[in-house]
Amino acid sequence: APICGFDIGTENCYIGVAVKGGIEIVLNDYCLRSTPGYVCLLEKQRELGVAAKQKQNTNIQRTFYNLRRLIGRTYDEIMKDENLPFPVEKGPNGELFVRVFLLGEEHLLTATQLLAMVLTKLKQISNNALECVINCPNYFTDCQKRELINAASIANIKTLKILPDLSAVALYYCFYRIDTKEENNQILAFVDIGASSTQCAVVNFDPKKSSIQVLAVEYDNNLGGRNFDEALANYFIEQKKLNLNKRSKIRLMAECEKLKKQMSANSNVLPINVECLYEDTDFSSTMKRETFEELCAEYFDRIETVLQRALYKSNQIVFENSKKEEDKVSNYNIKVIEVIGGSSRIPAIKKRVKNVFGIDPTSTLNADEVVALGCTLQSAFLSPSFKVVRKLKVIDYQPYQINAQYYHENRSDLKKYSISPFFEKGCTIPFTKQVILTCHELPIVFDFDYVNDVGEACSFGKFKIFSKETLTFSPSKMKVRLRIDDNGLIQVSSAQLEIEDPNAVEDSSKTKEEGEENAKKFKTVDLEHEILWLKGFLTEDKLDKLKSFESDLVLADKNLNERIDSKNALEEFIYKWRDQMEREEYYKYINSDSRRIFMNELKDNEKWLLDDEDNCELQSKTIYQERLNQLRKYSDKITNGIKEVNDKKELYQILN
Ligand code: ATP
Ligand code: K
Ligand code: MG
Repeated sequence: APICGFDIGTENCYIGVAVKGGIEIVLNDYCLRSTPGYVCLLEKQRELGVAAKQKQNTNIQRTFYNLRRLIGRTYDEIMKDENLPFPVEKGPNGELFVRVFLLGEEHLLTATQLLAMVLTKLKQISNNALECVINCPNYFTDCQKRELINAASIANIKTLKILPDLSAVALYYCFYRIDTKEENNQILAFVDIGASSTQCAVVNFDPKKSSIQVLAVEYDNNLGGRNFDEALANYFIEQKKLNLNKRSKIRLMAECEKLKKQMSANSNVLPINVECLYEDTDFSSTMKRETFEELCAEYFDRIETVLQRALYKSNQIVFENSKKEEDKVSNYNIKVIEVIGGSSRIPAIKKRVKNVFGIDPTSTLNADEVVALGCTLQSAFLSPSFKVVRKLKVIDYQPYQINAQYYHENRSDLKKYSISPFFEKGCTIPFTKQVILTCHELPIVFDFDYVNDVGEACSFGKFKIFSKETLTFSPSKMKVRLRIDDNGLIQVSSAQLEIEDPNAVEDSSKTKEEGEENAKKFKTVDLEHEILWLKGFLTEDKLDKLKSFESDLVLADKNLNERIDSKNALEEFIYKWRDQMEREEYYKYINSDSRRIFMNELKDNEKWLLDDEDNCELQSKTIYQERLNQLRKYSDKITNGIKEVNDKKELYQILN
């Protein structure tokens, strides 16, 4: 199986593959490097990727996209910052659903299931990758990451690792852009401005340890290219007093996006035209870069704020002991600021980056593809079958503060304890922490919450620590080890209880000589733990059901494609031979009776195909194949006849 890395963006997805000479981007079924993360679900047909996006305009209600922004978030959270053109519903647990008709039935699908469909497509394009490294935004929460892994599992892809966007970029940059002879530590900054988010990371590359430590990560998770498109669209709507429906707004936005891209390279006044934008009326106007920059000035300010925060945070670490505020806001250390993401091409944004860091940003990497390339490099590092001279390691950054609370499940008389923070914002990934507490009775429950961007505590998980056998003990020491794993997900690694061991006292002769207190021997008992509730966690059972539903859909897609292909084959055959049977040169290979019958059969089949089309139903593939085989009986005679004549000719030429 290929060694792959996936970049799933809000808009665009890329697939990287490790080959002998290095890392490449895989072309999709349309020979394009990027695949839109779109899914179009029509009653009898599912389209994915490019084909789905092409269908959007005529199927707005049934074309789903923007999916990575929808996973692991509640309906209410999503409604706060998304403006979705397709209908969505709120489920009983506050989750988001779309209602669709598939495989002859109505279904409610989660965003995770829809994203799994995109991953099915990526898997197909990747030539059946069974496992891969997948990116996520640096700001993804525990739950969002779990849902991403779920989506991959549903598509039957094992996630080797979740790698945050900028960690992927840093990995790729340090591997390919920094001289292997370099021995000194370097502090580097990476900035990603995509379709819907802005992120900045400052890292410390230590060539001696081959490690890249992420020092700071800052972001605005709702600020990117789509805001600029919308600013342009709103400007034109205002200017021309347009009253647009959803479909027209999407078309206008698409044209604004094109215009925006042109403006990145061209500072002249540029035209924009959309035919029949509304009620058969054409729309046209013009725009120049300066006006665009004014329209987006506030957004660009917000980008600067993100970058300033990242610089400040990393300086806090680098100048740990400095009391001077000046040291925190100036850039003394960072010599490289590499910008990536589609929107990093906007000249005004590059200027803003320079404003903050004081030096010109570079773009030596492929701004669109590097996240996928970095994920693929990580995949190669993890693969035993791929030899890499120098493996680099990213020590990642936990983007949220995580708090814990624990309590005795059956003892409301005992107080709840809280540890806040339990994992600090900015602690490394992975990270393990041990707590020692006094346990009066089992089970003990741990609750976790993370502190979101506006400072609210959001519960996301509950673990129970218990013992399978009944233990009797007086209040005892309990050790619990909790871990942020390689993917940044919380786990209970182990829990142990130290209880008195009555046997130990009697068996040992030595202990009697020591004091009464010391005579007590303790034994350590390993405890069990289970998830009581964890956002984004799916049981095996549930996951299996979702997997099998997705594989049914894959089968249905395959089946439909085979039917379409066999129908097309029949159609092509008919047109080709109907045409050839009119040409005299073929007469000599078939007698006139057979020719008449063949022509009639062709005509009948053509009529049958047309009637079939009116039915809007496809037949099974064998029906088309049988018809084709029947027709081939005639055409084979002719092709054999032609072959015989040609063979003779050849023989004649050789003999002469
Ligand atoms: P995100 O990282 O936010 O989830 P993404 O990874 O899908 O999204 P990218 O592919 O990095 O996003 O960038 C897409 C955005 O970049 C789109 O908004 C697109 O219009 C914009 N973009 C692409 N090329 C240019 C250009 N030349 N000038 C301005 N903007 C551009
Ligand atoms: K992308
Ligand atoms: Mg991106």
